[in-house]
Amino acid sequence: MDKVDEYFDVALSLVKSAGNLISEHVNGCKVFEKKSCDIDLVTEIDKKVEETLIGGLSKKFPTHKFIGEESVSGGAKCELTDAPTWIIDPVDGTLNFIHGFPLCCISVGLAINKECVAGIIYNPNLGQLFTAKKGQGAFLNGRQIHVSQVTELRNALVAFEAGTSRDEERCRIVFENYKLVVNNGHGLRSLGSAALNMAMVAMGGADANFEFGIHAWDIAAGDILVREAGGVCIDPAGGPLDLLSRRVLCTSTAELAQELSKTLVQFYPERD
Ligand code: LIP
Repeated sequence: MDKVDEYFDVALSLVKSAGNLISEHVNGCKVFEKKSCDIDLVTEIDKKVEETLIGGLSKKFPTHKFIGEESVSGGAKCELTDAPTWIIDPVDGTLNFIHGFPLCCISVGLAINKECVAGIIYNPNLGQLFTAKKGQGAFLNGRQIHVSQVTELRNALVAFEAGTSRDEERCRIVFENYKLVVNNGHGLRSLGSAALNMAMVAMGGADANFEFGIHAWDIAAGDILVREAGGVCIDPAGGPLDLLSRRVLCTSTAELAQELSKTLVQFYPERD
């Protein structure tokens, strides 16, 4: 068995079992703490899911490295080396989780030599398990998925988030890009989870997703999932994706990526 297959199988089993921690709170989790601002929140379940995943993976693979949202929030370094690195968002869409809005997921990406080679995005509330491994395709509940063939913004459904930061300049640019998409595209969708937005692109339900201000843990699994579904995942200004830049653009086709990279109003958050 290829080593990525072995790594993936262990991670998948841990993700499925940790999913129960989320689905036990399908009606919401009203006990939470504030992080960077009053809409950037965390629950004990976020922390427990991350501990379960990192505990299980580090026991099995002691040389592997980790970038976990809540570990970094607790002071751990956010460092991507060539070593096999698990990039984990234990509950992506925490605000949805807190409200009982059932679009949240566990997002686990595996990077080797700084390239995402496997990804798992699991929404236990809706029983949606998105998986991908390098060169082996992208799947939803075991059924292969593919991006759409949309090549122009005027025919595109675009997933895009307001985000959980009140930074004035970033909010101004969010509204500029809202207007761009609403005035020029088929429509705008905000699922409240970067990983699930990217999964919609991978399955052909949306044609593009972009966001400024997300982190590596929000997008690592989505990166490999979209690419294995035949899509494009790059920097929103058109260069290669940089997992630590806090910027992402993924699209069904290269043509749509090129159009958006030339028309989006850009924002450059401080790097992770
Ligand atoms: C969320 C992302 C979402 C973004 C939010 C937040 P979290 O992740 O999935 O796309 O807009 O600001 O970062 O905090 O729920 O794990």
